[in-house]
This record gives sequence, C-alpha cells and structure tokens, in this order.
Amino acid sequence: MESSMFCYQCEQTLGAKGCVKSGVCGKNANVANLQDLLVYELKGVGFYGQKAIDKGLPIDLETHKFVVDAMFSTLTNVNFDEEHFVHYIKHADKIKEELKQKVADIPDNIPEAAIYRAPETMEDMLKDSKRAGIMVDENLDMDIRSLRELLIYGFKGMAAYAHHALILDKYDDEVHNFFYKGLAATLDNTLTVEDLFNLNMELGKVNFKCMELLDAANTGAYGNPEPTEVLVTKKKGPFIIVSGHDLKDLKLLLEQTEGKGINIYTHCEMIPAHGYPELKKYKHLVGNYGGAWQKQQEEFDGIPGCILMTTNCLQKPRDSYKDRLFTTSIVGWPDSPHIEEVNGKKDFTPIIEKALELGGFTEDEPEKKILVGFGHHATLSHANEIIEAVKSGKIRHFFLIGGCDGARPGRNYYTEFAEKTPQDTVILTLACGKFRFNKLYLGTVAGLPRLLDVGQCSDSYSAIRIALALADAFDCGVNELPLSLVLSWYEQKAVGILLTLLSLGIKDIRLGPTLPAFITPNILQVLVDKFGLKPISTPDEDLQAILGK
Ligand code: SF4
Ligand code: SF3
Repeated sequence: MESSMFCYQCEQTLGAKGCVKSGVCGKNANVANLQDLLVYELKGVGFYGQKAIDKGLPIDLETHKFVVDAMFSTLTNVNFDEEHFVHYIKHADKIKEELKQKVADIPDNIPEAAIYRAPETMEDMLKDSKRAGIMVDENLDMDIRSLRELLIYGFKGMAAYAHHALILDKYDDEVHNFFYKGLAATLDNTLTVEDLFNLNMELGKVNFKCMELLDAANTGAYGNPEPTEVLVTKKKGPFIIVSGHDLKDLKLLLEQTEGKGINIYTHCEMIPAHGYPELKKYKHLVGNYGGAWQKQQEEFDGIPGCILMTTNCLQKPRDSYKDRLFTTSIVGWPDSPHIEEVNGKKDFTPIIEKALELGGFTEDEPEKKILVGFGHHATLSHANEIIEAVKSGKIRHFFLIGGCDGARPGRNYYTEFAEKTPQDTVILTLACGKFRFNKLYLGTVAGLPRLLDVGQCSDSYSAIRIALALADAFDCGVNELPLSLVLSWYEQKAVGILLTLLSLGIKDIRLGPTLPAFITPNILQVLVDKFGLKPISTPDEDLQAILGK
C-alpha cells in the first residue's frame, strides 16, 4: 500500500492543512492517489472535449454521464473502493483517446495530462499517480493552485447534482459543456488569477442552472414538496434505512418493498423525501432514522435491519453492520454488498431478504414527529402572509442556517445559534447541518413555524428562489433583505453552492466551522473585500452583529 498522499478538499482535513498518510474520512492512500490520477485523466478529457466543442462537434451523452459520475465518485465520502477507480481511470483514458481522434488536428503545446496514457495495472497507476498530485508542481503560484482546486471542487459538487438530474433524464448542454471548459482551464498555464477567479464565478452560475435542472427533475417526477410531519422514532418490524441524496433509488426501493412488511426509514439528507407527494404516498415510508451522517457508526452499530447508501456520506462500516450496509450507484466500500444497475433496472432482492432475515426493531418507541417540506413552492404559497408579517414588524429577520454537518466540536455553534435566534425571526434551513437543531421546537411566528426545512443541499436553489421572490416583493436586492446566511461546509457540494451564492452577488455570508485549507490568504482577502465573506465567531457575537441591540 502507498504510504503517502495529499488531500485537502474537505473541512475535516488533518490539522486544517491536508491529509498526508490516510484520510480522516477513512480514505486510504491508494484510493486518494487513484482519485488524483482519475482527476488528471479527466483534465485531459476536458482538454480534448473543449477542442471538440470549439469545432462544433457534439459530445455524446454517454461521455457526459461518465465525466459527471467520475467526478462525483471522487467527492468526499462517496467511494472507497480501489477497483472502482482503476476501472474509471481506464475508461477515462479510453474516452480521452476517442475525443482526441474526433478532434483530429491536434494543436501544439499539448498539456501532459492530455498526452498521458494510463497503464493496465493498479500498481503502475499508483506509480504514475505521483505526476497527478495537487502539490506536484512545487513552483506553481499558490493562488493559481488555490483557484484551480476551488474550481475542481466546485465541479465535484456540481457533478453530484448533474448526476441526480441525469438519472431523471434532465440534461442541459450549457451545464455539461462547461465541465470540459473548466477542466481544460486547470491545465492552461496562460490563465491569470483573475481569469481563474472569473471561471469560478462562472461555475457558480452554471451550478445554479444545474440545481434548477435538478429541482425541475425532482418536482417533475415526485411533485412539489408539501409540509409533512415525519416520525423520528422507531417502529416495530423489519426495516431498511435509505441514506444519501438519490430520490430515485428510494422510489425504486419503495416500489419493490410494497406489501412485504418492511418499514422504510430515511436517513440524513434523505429526510426531505417525506414531503414529495409521489414518495409520501407509500405507507411503508414510515419515518426518519438517526441524526446526520457523522453519527452513523454509532447509530448503525449492530442494527437489526439494513441500510442502503445511495450517495454520500458513507463512513467506514463497522464489522457489526458491514454485512447489512448495501451501496448502490457510484457509492462503494470494498467489503460491503453493492446493488448494480443492470439494463436500466435495479433489483433490491438481496437487501430485502436480508432485512426480513434480520427481523427489525422489536417494539415501537414513543412517537415524536417533526415538520419538513418547505421548498420554494410551499413557502412561497405563504408569500402574502410573510410579506404582511414583515411589514407589520411581526417578522424582524430571516436566517438561512444551512449546509453540511460534520464531526468537529465547533459545530455546536449552529445549534446554539438557532436556539438563540429571537422569537420574531424565521429560520430557513437545508442540507444535513439542520440535524443540529431540527428536533428542537422553536415555536411559530405570524402563524408559520419558525423553522422551515427547505430540503437537501441542492435545494439551496429553492432558498435562492424564496429570497429572490421576497426581494421582488419588497422591490429591493437580496442584500437589502432582512436576511442573513449562516452556512456550514464539509464537502465539495458546499463549495459549489458557495460559488453559486457569490456569483449571484450575495454578500456578508458567514461560513464555518473553519475556512477551507485550499483557500490562500490572498484569495480569502478577495472574497472578503468583494463579498464580505466572514468566518463565524460566536452565536452571541454574530447575532449581535446581525440584529444589533
Ligand atoms: Fe482528508 Fe477530507 Fe481528503 Fe478525506 S476527503 S482525505 S478527510 S481532506
Ligand atoms: Fe451532508 Fe454529507 Fe454535505 Fe447534501 S450528507 S450536505 S455533508
């Protein structure tokens, strides 16, 4: 096994600097190095892909799908399987060669990543991965590296959303073509700090479009989310817990488990599923299990049922449940069973049989319920009441407290912040960070719950739609609204979303629990000067700064 690696793409990176021997996330050095080589190959794919686009030669959908899935599989907590990456590197190499043939006349000055050909074995790939590491060029300007990595992480995040939209047959040329432009740009030594900064802003805009596409895909397939009470306690009987973000996998499993006496629970980012009419209609979608992703090793320990991981965040399964944790799609853990799609179909029989064999919970817990389902459609159906309440002073301020959860102790900030918000304020929340406070009862204001769960991280789109509609109603810009964004990040989808918010000109965002290790002091200063981006401090200080006395 390789003993060295370098990765600093997520918030829990070692010492807030970089993971160098193995990942704090559980990724070993081989996987990290193979991921580096895969991204290197994808940059070469981007180079020829952009040349093809420049010549007006369309790129086929299968290639787009592969680029998206390959990027997504390198996102934190998605895939930990060396074999998966060996296979993807070979495939990326093949696609790169095909695109090269397509472009035919190749220009001079071809970057190394475009010329490179992948070897056959993992051993040789690991040797070659040295050329692909983030820090390989010691002389590279720090700010250029920082902006290139920011772009790559933004792409990983956007790839996740493009993947979910593609699964529901939603596709957009502008979104997909931008992958090649951006990947190629990371190989272009002529680009300045300003060029790369502008490309990151362009990624933010394209990611907004991508999230819009996904919103249309989800609401088209499953209806508009509506306010719905969700059971957060256990029910007696066999069960399967569905985690990750993929609503289609949940739907397929609901269809295949109907009438079989199996309860289906959502977990973590899957909780918004309960608000969608076409998903909540299944009576055996009984509730939500546990907290956010970082608690899974404790919460799944020795569990008498199964877990299906459809996307991130997967942690190393303990022996006590690794035989009952199934992965699907691009998620993978080397020793855990995987459900493959064959000819466009998934057969969940193995997980269904295992759940029945395990028997499930032996008794009902006393019931507790929480409310979800406040996407843009549901929230804006109350627009008149909300506007009236703001005008009459019943609602003083809105907070968007959202983003990723994680393991660092500093994340208690978000619980405390939510608890301390005054009664005449409304909290919009989204993504898995909400598990820090979504079981607290925060009361009502102007006849509405004070805590409105907008959905998954991709539903940042919904939150932006809500903010834009309010700005429209008050005839002002989003920055003039009585609205503050207090965000938490962990992985690269949050990077993509942050770029989207900045590209829309949204200012004074508070970000925590720590700032990304890949952002240099110079780039941070630009973000501070241009957008007023701030690190979180303490809930009291920040509330005071936002609301005044
Ligand atoms: Fe470390 Fe995060 Fe990279 Fe995992 S994804 S190796 S925790 S920086
Ligand atoms: Fe959470 Fe992993 Fe980011 Fe979709 S599930 S938000 S961390």
